[in-house]
Amino acid sequence: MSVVVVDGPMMEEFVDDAEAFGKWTDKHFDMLDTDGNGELSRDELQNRKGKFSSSEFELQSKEEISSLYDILIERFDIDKSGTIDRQEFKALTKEIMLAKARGIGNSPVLVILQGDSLVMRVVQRFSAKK
Ligand SMILES: [Ca+2]
Ligand SMILES: [Ca+2]
Repeated sequence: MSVVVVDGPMMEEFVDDAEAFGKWTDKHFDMLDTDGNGELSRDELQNRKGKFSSSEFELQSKEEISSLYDILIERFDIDKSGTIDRQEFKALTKEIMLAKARGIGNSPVLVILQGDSLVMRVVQRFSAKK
């Protein structure tokens, strides 16, 4: 675990990098797709081991989380299959990251990193450039 500083534009640049972002979402999609059928069911999404990032979901009750997933699936299940496929997952992750980036804006924030989060990738990418 480590503490790093990120800002909105850093996150936006990462999401805009189709290759880096695609790699990350592919890897996490495979991790979440525990039965390997190429689609994420509601259960697979909700029981995910890796989180999109930090701790905002942990602050919410189970009921809130449950309805959050209802909304997420309804909104991003483009073909109405009841599950999230790879492309839908990418769109979903992108939307969440951009929302976070907008929330952070131009003032850098401290983030506590745990495991292989997307924010971690953002930071590694930028420290590699220096
Ligand atoms: Ca599956
Ligand atoms: Ca679908």
